[in-house]
Amino acid sequence: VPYGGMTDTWVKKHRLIYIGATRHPFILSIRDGTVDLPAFKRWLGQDYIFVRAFVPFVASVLIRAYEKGDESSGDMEVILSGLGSLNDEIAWFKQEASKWGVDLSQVAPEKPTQHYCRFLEELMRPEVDYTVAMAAFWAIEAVYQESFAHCLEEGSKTPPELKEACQRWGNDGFGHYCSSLRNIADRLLEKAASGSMPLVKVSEDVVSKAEVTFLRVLEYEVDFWNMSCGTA
Ligand code: HMH
Repeated sequence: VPYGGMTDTWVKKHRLIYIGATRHPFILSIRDGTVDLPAFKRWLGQDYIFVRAFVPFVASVLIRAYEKGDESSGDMEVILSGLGSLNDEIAWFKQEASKWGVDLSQVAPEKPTQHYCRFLEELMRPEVDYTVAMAAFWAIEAVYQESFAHCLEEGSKTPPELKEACQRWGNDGFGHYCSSLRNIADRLLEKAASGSMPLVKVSEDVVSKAEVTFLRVLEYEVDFWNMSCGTA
């Protein structure tokens, strides 16, 4: 079924950057089983820090959905389920860290993690449009979903001890959740793009800001993977 939303247009238009984020050498090394364990542990510690910062960001999107969305849209339910998964995710990080002997209390955020967390904080500011924040939210989750699902595809040689990590983001339920986020983002973008005449300029501004934000997410994701590989 052809997909015709704005997010689809962006993915096609920025295909190489999108591939750079979702088929990064770090992910490919998990998929072909050549992953370096120190790299995986580094990713684990840094992603734990990221996820802790991601929770208040998602909470801020939930507040916007409550304020700006209409009740019948179901946006709040989708975002709330996301917060629920983040609760499980934090517990999983702690358990996984102890399995690999990573002391999370001793992990300091590296530069790419700091920059990415600061970007999330910027997106929480009141002047940021709900549409822009939602587009970022979708992109952040979609990169992980596409990356880790790739490690579980037929023919992949992902080491068994890393399969659970890949399953967290690569499972069908998470894929469905990402589609729901994408539908919300597309609906908001469509609404912004078709704003009534006097608002056209403002609305176009929202759509282009959302596209720039999408690109920034992809760049932060690539930097994050590079850091995990130790090539940052
Ligand atoms: C860096 N991006 C990064 N970490 C994550 N856990 C996700 C996206 C998805 O939640």
